[in-house]
Amino acid sequence: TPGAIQLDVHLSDTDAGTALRSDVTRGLAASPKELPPKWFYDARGSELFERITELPEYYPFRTERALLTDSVDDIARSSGADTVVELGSGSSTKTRLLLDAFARAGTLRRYVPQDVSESALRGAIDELHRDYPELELHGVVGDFTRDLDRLPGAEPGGKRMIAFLGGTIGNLMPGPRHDFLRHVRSVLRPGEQLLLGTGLATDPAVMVPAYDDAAGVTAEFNRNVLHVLNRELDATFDVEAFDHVAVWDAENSWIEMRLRATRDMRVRIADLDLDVAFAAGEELATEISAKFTPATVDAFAAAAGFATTRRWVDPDARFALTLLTA
Ligand code: AVJ
Repeated sequence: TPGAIQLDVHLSDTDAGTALRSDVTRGLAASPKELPPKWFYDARGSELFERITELPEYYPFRTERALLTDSVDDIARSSGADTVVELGSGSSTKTRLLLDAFARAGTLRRYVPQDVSESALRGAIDELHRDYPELELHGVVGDFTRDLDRLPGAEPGGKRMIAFLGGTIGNLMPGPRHDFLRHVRSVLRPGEQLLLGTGLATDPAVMVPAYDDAAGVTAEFNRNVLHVLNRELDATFDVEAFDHVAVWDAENSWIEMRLRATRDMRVRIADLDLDVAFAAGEELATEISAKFTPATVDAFAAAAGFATTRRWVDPDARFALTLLTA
């Protein structure tokens, strides 16, 4: 129905609380200790990420936006989808680039934004409804690694393109990345598509500063996960006693962010009835951001059952947009 609006909520606070507790219990018992990056993004973390996208060193955001600007009409014509699904739809400028191009291509009927933040999604849908009154909007609040089954199906005779931008696939380890792509493939019908944004491996002198900026915004973003644990789990992390670390792991082709304890510490996590010891210099792994080559993208996509249809790369070969077909 043109202009209709729907919002499905598949994520409750209790789900999130259960997931946080199990991630923290598992991650702090592991050796080396680790925490998944999804817990960076409370309100403050999301605001810090916004500031990261404006940093001179953080090239991935700008590079993808410029690449999308240049290639989006080509993408829309190559795709022909009538439904654009956007996973983690935070970035509104990229959304509008996509919607305008698919509208120009004459195929667009429906936009399905998915995000973990209900408030962000409500705000985005209100604005989009004002600016695209004819467009059907169907928001899905949920976790993209879990709630893909709940995405609305294809319209009769139509096809969907799922956009997963920002290079966020690089935040998944190879095992979870494969499982995620298999899952995406399993909810698509043959001929439906995935538009995937991926960072490409480039000079470490370019990549490392992007994750270790001079102004220290990424350091604050990294440490924010400890604030989240203090607040949500009644923990006692001395946040300022952890240093931000970003290293390029050439063997795995990923940037790894860690938090390094600057002294011996004992941390109480009251909600888990857990006491955790950190030795001076001990590192807690908080995020990987994998960087690929066109060939490695094709390989992991093929392993999940996708064929590469088209690819667009920026002039400095730092970022790729790949249109994959199920
Ligand atoms: C969420 C994938 C866009 O890995 O580049 C930015 C997250 N972490 N700085 C990335 C992030 C540190 C970012 N993405």
